[in-house]
Amino acid sequence: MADTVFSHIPALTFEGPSSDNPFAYRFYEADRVVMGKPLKEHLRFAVAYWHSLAMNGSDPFGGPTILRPWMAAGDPLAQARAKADAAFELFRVLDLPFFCFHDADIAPAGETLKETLGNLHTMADYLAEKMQSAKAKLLWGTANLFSHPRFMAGASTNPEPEVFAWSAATVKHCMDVTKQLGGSNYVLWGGREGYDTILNTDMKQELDHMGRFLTMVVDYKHKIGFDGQILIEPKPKEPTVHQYDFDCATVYGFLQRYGLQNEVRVNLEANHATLAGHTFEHEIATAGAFGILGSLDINRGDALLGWDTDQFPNELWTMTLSMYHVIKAGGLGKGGCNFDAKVRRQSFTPEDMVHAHVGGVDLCARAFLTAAKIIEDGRYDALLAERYANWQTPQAKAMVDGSMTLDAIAAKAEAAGINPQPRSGRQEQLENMMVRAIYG
Ligand code: XUL
Ligand code: CO
Repeated sequence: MADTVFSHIPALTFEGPSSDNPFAYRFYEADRVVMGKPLKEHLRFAVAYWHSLAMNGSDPFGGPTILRPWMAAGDPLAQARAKADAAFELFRVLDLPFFCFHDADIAPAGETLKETLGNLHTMADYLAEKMQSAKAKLLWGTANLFSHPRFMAGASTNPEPEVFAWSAATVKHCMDVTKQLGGSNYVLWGGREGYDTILNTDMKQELDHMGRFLTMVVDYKHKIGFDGQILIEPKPKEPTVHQYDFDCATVYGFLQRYGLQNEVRVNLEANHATLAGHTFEHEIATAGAFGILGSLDINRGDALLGWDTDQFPNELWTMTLSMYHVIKAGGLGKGGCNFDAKVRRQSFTPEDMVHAHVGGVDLCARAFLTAAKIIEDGRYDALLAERYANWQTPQAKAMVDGSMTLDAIAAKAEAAGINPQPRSGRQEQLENMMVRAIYG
């Protein structure tokens, strides 16, 4: 096997919080048992093929800065194999249990649909072979239905039926490949499912097509016996001005409209949450409330830039609250924490890639450990429960259990001469409590 640029880096190990070694985990002790199971099973970290292996550092103002040997290793299929070799070397170094990919990350496009799908299967077989001797498993597969010019007006929402058909064929084969590789989930991010101007858009028709497409995806999942989850990844904008899968709440409404709320869950991404004007913890708590939390794309935006910068995370506050709500939602189940994050274009060394993941992994692990401690400690949850304690009385419950009507409540309230008194929301007290739990 050719040098994969990661080959010289030894596999990372856990050295504990006092370690100064930048090539070691300080908080991610994979086998440490927390709340009944090992940390690695709670968090299920995944490396994203696209950002870590395929991204070359180009931006709208300049060309590639991250030039890897596999990007110029012979014909396109030879490049794809060299990239896969490097990918599995990176997985070895990071010692994380999962990875994720788009079809376009692992296999080159061909001249025709048939050739493109053929390349996908050739490379899936190559990955299957590599997975036999590697630890890394597939967290999820997905299709890139947004980069090629044919998708400029969307995939399932495209005004052109042939693009809908191309997308259906691509997703069918990506689902086959995800099943073949033992994937735990199949993700649909609506890359360009939205619009730039209402002037050229029939929104109802586009939404109906998107709903039908997703219904067929769910039907196909059952047809082939794929036992993974189908996940939608919300994002409010970018690349289009208005993305249909705006946020978790919008996606839930969409799923309900097309009768898919029990079949499809969400893959929530931190930077997408902030683009929607939410926090990551808000999106996770929303998914928890609806019972549709599926998986997480871990990253962060830049408050000063305001677009999808996909940086590796480093904010303990938001990540701890996020992990708290993950635990409250019942955990990630078949989902996991996928690093949908990329190094900056000046960070072109293989070591930069390792530092980025070490930081992200340790941040999430530390956040999870703190969230578990907050829950085990119980004082925060007790304060929260106290706020709603008056709802425990039979009279209060009767107002919301369906047994009373609006006019019955009105009559009772008037007769009792009720006079509600304000109570403190205790925000600062709760904030102090969290600061102490998170930062000591
Ligand atoms: C784009 C994004 C994607 C999806 C998968 O913003 O997050 O990488 O996660 O298509
Ligand atoms: Co993502």
